Amino acid sequence: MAPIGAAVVGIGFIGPVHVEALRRLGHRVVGILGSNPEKSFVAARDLGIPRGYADLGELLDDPLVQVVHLASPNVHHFAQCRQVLNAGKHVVCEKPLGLTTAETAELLALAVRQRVIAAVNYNVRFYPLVLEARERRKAGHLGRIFHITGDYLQDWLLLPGDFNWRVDAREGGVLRAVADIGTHWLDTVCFISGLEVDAVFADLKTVHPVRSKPLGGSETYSGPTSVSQKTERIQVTTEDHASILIRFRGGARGSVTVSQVAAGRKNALRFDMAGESSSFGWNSESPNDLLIGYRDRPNKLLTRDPALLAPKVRLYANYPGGHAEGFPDTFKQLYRAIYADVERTIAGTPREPEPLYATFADGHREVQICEAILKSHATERWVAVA
Ligand code: SOE
Repeated sequence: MAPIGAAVVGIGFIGPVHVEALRRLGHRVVGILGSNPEKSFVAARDLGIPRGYADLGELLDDPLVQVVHLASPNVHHFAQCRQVLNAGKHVVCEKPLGLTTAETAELLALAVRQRVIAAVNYNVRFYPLVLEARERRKAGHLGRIFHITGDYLQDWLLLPGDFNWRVDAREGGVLRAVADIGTHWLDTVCFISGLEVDAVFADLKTVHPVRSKPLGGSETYSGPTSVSQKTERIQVTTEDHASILIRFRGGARGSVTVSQVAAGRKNALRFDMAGESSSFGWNSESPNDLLIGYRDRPNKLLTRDPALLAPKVRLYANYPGGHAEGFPDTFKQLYRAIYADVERTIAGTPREPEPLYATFADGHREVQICEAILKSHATERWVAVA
């Protein structure tokens, strides 16, 4: 794959993860943009990137930029995506794609009109055993799926002194834990199962209705606000915890718990997918193992080993068995798939008809589910997804 020029917007926790993954694939990260020119300059210097841009306009004027990665706070996704698409650049936007379906519908239509590659950063799809589970489901190993259960638990916002822009609805949107990590769980299980969410029944809870917001801002996973930091107390309306019942199209059922206040669970996305022939069990904190459950014979534990994976999956598993592949590797594999399509588009050859990566249509779908979750919580009843 010929090197492709990329620029990254966002210098918090995940922006540098994008940078690192792109470099591992041999692509050129030609510039970076922070929330102001000084932060852009410092990030470019610290990450060894040629340019720190003053603003998005300057980034889009850079002829070396072919793909733009948006890893900025959620509130900026819509306007920045729209500006990038109108400039005719390919785009990879962090989840959630937007704060409302009105925003995501407009972005989806614009991406189609502009005929660029437009992806959403649902990286969990690219754990090799998630890809393998999908291939085995497609081959009929599960049979009819009865139910999908699980949770996505973290503890980085457990303390009242923990703060992040996501906590503030004005920065992250009305829905927080569900939009931030719940959509990872929903996207992953729908990706593997091939099922679609039809209706939801949700109960949301804000455990800490007041938090201490550091006046100097705070990054994701940055730990509790230190006692020396000046803070302001702010009212919090976004949820720390969610319990969601799910009806999938075709009759399968499901449930998921989402929490960012679960002590000891650092970043645990877990699912159990129960089929008539067997089941899959997986945990993102031990991503190189997939439990395959049976009724009539011993269960199996599939440990990631490229030699044991479907041929289509092997492309996304680059280390032998026992050489663990994890979180950062999923970004590399996700961009391997996205940039292969960017290259096809540049070459004028047909792109993947059914890409493995999440497109803006998938990102729009996730926000549709989020809006149904919000409405269900408010009305205390089942709500169909638009
Ligand atoms: C914080 O919850 C976060 O960084 C998410 O925003 C990411 O999508 C997830 O991969 C890890 O946790």
